[in-house]
Amino acid sequence: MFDARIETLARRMALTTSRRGMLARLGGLLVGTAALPLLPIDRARASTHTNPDQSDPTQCVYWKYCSMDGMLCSCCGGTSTDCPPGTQISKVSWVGTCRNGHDGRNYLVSYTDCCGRSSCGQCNCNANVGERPGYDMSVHNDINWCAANGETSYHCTISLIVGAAD
Ligand code: ABN
Repeated sequence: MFDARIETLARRMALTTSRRGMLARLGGLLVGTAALPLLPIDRARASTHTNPDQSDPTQCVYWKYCSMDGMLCSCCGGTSTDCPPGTQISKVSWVGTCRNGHDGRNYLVSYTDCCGRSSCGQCNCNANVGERPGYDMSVHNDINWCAANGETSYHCTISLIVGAAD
C-alpha cells in the first residue's frame, strides 16, 4: 500500500518535471543574480556616505588634518587657520606631513593649539599620521601644548600649510 503510493508520486513527479526544465530554471536564477549589481542605483549618493568630503575643513577627513589631535577650530567659532575669538595661539606647535589628494603632493603642516577658553567639545579629530611619542616633541600631538603659554586651558587646534614637502 505505502510502496504503491510512493510509486504513484514518483511517477507523477517524473511526468511533470524534466531535467531540462530544472536546468533552465537554475540558469535563470544564476543570470538574475549576476545582473543584480547592474541595476541602476544612485551611486553618487551612495559614495557621499562612504567617502566623506576630503576638502571640507570642518570635517576630520580634510586632507590637512592627517596629524591632527584635538577639536577642529573650524567647528568652534574660528577657522582651520585662525583661533576663535577670546583664545590665544600656543607658543609651541607640532608638525605632520599630509598628502593632498587633489594634486597628489605632500605638504608639511603645522598644528597649533588655541588656549584660554575651556575645551570647545566639538569636532574632535584624532588622525595621527606620522605622530610619535613625547621623545620626538615636534611630531608629538597628544599633549596640551597650551602648557607652553601662561594660559593652560585648551580650546581647539588650527593647522597651517608650511610648504611642499617634496
Ligand atoms: N594638542 C592637542 C591636545 C590638547 C589637549 C589634550 C590632548 C591633545
